[in-house]
Amino acid sequence: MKKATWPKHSVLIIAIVATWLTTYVGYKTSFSMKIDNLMQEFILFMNPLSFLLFVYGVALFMKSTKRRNIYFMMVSIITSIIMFSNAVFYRFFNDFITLPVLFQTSNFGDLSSSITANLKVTDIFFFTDVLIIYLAIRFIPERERTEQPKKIARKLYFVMTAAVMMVNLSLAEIQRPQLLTRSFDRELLVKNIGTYNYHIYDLFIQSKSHAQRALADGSELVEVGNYINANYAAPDPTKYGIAKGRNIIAISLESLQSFVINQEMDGHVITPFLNELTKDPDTFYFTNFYHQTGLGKTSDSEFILENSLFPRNGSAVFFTHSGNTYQSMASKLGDAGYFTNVMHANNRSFWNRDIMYGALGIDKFYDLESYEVGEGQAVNWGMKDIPFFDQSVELMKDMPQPFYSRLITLTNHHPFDLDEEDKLIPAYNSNSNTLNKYFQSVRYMDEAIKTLFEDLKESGLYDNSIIIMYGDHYGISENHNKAMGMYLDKKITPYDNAKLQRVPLFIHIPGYGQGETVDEVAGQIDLRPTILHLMGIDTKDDMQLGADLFSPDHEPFVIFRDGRFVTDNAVYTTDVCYDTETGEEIDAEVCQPFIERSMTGLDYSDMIINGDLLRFKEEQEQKPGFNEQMKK
Ligand code: GP9
Ligand code: MN
Repeated sequence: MKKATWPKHSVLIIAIVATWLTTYVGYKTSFSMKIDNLMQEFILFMNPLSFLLFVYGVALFMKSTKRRNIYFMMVSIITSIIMFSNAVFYRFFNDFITLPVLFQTSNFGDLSSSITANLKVTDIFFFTDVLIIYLAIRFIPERERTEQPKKIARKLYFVMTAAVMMVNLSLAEIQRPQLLTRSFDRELLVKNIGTYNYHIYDLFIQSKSHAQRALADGSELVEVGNYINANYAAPDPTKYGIAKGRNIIAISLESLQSFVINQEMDGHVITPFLNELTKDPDTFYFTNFYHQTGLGKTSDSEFILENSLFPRNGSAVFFTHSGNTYQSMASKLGDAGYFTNVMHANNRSFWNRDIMYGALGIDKFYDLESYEVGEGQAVNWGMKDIPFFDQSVELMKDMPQPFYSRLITLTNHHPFDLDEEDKLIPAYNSNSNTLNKYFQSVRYMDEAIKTLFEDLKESGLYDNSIIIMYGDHYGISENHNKAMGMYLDKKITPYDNAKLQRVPLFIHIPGYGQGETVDEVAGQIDLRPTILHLMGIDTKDDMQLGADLFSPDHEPFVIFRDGRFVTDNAVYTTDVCYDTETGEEIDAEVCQPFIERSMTGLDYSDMIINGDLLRFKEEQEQKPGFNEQMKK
């Protein structure tokens, strides 16, 4: 038999091509990245190449074949693991992994039910390149691949690698200007520079943020402070202090979106209790209220509520900046004599809450240990909402008053599993099991909230409380657009996806009698000033980026963490400006001034957090005479 002759460095070439193609096929099968044109497809295709040329090329410096082989295998295994982990992570978070989240392994134990639900047998595919490279090493005769390359050839190889990188970056820059400087969307990064380069970039960004804290000296505070003062919205005198002295019960409604409120699913009312509440004279119900969370999900919503700042891009601020100084709503209420606490029947370390709550000045965390989870009282992620509310109200009875309790619900969480007896309406019928179960799970949440109100009334706490309820973030991601389109009976566009980020907000003040439905465009960042003003607590000197929802000066403008925004006229998403009401594409001019402003808002928020600027404010305030000066 004639022996096949193999070119020099066959294994190197095979390794590059195998990992390259595995990566590309992985992109196409495991991630739903929106590709608009042929050029974007081409960039996606070529983006793993520069990194792979470089990393595999390092083998050209190795003298022994054995060492080279081990190196090839290692690189292919590591790149496969990177792609595989991103794919699993993506199914859950609809996002790519970022380092700070990865290092918090404590979270992953609790995520395990969702993660295993997200594993697929076909994921083995991510290791195809490993197998191919192994076979190449085994079957290609050794002597034909032992030679060391000439120095000049090696140089040429790396010049070519750099050239590929430059071409990639220039094409990316043409497609998406300022990609690397702004980087508010990880998907765009991966689409343009590839997963591997993205992870290197992420590493760079994370180290930069650590350096930023070290470099900040407080002078930035003046600039940010001026911006915040200029945006301050004075309270409406008719609402200021209307809930003064009451207990505050703030409830985070897990994954609850507005599209289910006052709606039916196959003839079944989804949220009967909440629907009634929207018409209740003691309730303000907000129809155009948006979540502004990022990767930190529930914890981001907590962060926004407490600080009226944006969470961080690409990581959960609860993890990355739990050492910062904050001027939280809890600490402010604590100063006003409130007993401040969070109630959540989950492990205390989840989302790093145990650490972060200290930084937020929360007096007590009623975590899982404070609850008794009886037989049949847990489902999905943990304790069911109904027993959770029952026991929480029992605990509230013993709290010193006034108290500020933040309750975090859990049952209505992906994958939205329920016990049979808690399924009060049938499932929906679409291609998305997630959406199908969502309606049932939301129906259960509605029942739980009804129970809470009953419990509060029975306990005697109700009349002297103000109850604030808000959806923490979306529950149905863009991966379910098709099923959503079926339910809403329309094709889901990026415009719809933006508007689907609306979450319900209820402000319920027993005995108030002058509640109404409010259509003002607003976001979670507005909660802190709104609540504090209702309690009669001034926020004029606070470093907050939101504005009181009831203020005549409140602007209908909400910025999403990823740079999208909504005003009363326009919805800006995927570089396109849409009419808020009709969803028709409109002149980009309408969005233009707001693009700059949304960037500024996000940048200032990042500056405060990354530089830990509030520590300087605290220092100033503690200087003798400073407060007196401020009061003048
Ligand atoms: C976990 C709960 C859910 O304690 O807050 O977190 P999420 O996954 O929605 O961010
Ligand atoms: Mn949540």
